[in-house]
Amino acid sequence: MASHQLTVPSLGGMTDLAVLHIAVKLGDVVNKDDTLIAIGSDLATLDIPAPMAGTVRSILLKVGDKVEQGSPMVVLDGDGSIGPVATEEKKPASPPPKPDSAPVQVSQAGESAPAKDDDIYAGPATRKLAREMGVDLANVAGSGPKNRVQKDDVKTFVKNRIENSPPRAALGIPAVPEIDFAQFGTVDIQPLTGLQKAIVANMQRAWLNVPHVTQWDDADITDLENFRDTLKSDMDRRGVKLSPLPFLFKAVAAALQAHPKFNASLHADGQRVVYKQYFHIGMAVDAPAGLMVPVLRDVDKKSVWELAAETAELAQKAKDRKLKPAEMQGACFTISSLGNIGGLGFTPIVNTPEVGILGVSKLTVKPVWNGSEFTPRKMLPLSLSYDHRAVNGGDAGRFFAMLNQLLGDIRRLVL
Ligand code: CAO
Repeated sequence: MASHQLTVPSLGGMTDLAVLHIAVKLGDVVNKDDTLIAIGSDLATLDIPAPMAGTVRSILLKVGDKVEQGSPMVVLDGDGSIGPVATEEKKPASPPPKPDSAPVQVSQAGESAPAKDDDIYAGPATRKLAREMGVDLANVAGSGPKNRVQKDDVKTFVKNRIENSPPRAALGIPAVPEIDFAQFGTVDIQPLTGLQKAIVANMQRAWLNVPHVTQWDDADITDLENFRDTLKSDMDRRGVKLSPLPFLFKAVAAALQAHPKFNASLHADGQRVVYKQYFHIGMAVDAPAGLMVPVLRDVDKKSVWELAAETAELAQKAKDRKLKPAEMQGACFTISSLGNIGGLGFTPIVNTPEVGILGVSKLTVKPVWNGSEFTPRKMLPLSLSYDHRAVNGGDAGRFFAMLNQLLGDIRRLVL
């Protein structure tokens, strides 16, 4: 029987987390996958399960404590087995991890063995150095055995970042002066929520880091809209509403497949480009609490009906604040549709490290010259913003042309 100190696992980049609930007390006997604590922010909550069976010997945090990856959590007495406590039979196989829970790091209490965190190998001293320097180890290439990240790797990473950063003078952004607005009239000052602070940080990071270019075009979706009209009874039968959005997802996935530069990210080391072989697309949702971007996975493999059901489900979850962290991660590209609200067009901000985002505005009927006369066509205003470090105007023009061709004649999606 040994004591195992459990620490908070990888949190997928989530920050500003606090303990919301402690699900165990001293002396409790827990089985593998029983929830130990719940942590969260204004964005989401996360249950942290026990990675093994055991008896709770000590609890190392309390409700309200700020936590991060590696924070000590609980000490469990046990033999490290994954089967139920006080049972001789072992489970034939461990159950799959719960989607809203995270795997836990374990080390023998008092021992400083290197921890394995997803694919990242690094010892405690390296992790401490990375934390102190604000480095996410997921971005650091390890030079040790089995790609273990060493202290020198962290230092080299920081050195490269400094050398490849713009000169300080270029970052001299003048501060906005503080103004006492009360001198002009009555004001009501409200604190920003955690979600609002996260949006502020994300927008500022994207705006300051990404040289944005936005291109505009109208897609002629007259035929798509006529086709959608023929599907009304199918929508009723299936109980699924089919707006133009799922067709846009399908067409964007096809355009991303044909134009890999748009399905890429610049590596954080500034030396490489990461081309993704999957097609996950984020969807901006105007939730009451603020802008949230759930992600539809493997859009290329799903039918328009499946995408319609999924967009509705994710939008509802966003509005109810029920999205899990994993549901907001991993997008290659984002679609931001204001079509149901209105407006002629807008310049969406790239959700970096993605390199492109499509803005969708309100469909209008416009007279279009067909060579001999003007005909009324249903035109969908689109704006494509991209990171000009990763994509040039020609790439964007070709991407846009293909997208419009697909939306103009969706039969091309099956070719
Ligand atoms: N032009 C005209 N009408 C449109 C349209 C468009 N481009 N897109 C959708 N519509 C219509 C739909 O067909 C639907 O009509 P009916 O009610 O007559 O069937 C209606 O508008 C409402 O659509 P919806 O909002 O329910 O569905 P959606 O699939 O178009 O959009 C979602 C879903 C979640 C994207 C949307 O609700 C939303 O939140 N949009 C805001 C996104 C946002 O805030 N982006 C941030 C921009 S700034 O960074």
